[in-house]
Amino acid sequence: MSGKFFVGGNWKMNGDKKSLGELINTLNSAKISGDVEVVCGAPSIYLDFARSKLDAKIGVAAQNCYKVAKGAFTGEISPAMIKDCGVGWVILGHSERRHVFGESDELIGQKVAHALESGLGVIACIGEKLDEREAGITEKVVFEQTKVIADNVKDWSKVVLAYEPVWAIGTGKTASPQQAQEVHDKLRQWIKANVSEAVASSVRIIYGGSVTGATCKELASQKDVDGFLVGGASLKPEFVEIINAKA
Ligand code: G2H
Repeated sequence: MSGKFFVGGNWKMNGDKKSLGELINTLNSAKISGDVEVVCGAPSIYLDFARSKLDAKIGVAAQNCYKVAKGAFTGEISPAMIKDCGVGWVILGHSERRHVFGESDELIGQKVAHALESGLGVIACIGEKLDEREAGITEKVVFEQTKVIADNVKDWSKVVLAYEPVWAIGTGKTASPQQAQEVHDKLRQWIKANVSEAVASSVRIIYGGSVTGATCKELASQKDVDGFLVGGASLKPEFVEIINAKA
């Protein structure tokens, strides 16, 4: 266990002001353990709304940003704009960005560098696809993705690494606690060998992929699982149970 337990919600492209407002009211009135850092990833058009409605003890994240500060990039948002909304985090490299929108490791690395330089915290996502796991190359894939991220990080205190096996995302197929622990442990060893021992012991490695109230406690009890990135269940009151998985 490294640092404070970290639970991110990833609302993806879901909700409207009514439903998100109700969710926010539930979160604001929930009893949340002081030992957990909570951050909600809102659609960009609702960042301002989420930040103004959520209690200050709950952070907000954008779900993406571009690699430069401003310019002729129709449809994109910059870290500066995210910060201007009072938002402190951004999710980068999510598998949907990689595989639905075709983002390359190189682009994700550039985004990570620019977001960190701009003062945002980064939830950097990595994870193998089912065919890669079946081919026995999970480690190779996640190490390569992590290397591109690591090459673009100067200050690791602002980075949370999210391991999200693509085959477990939105499928209802959670990785077993043992599968998650095994990859998290390997990732920590990679960071120790390729970044530093200090970073390996302090960086939070969180798990994402169909986490629910029913699966969160056993996953959270694994030595190298330092939190979660939660999609579907983060839109439900059940998210509070996941936030308090360690309590
Ligand atoms: C993985 C996760 C949140 P879900 O994408 O990032 O989503 O919990 O719905 O699998």
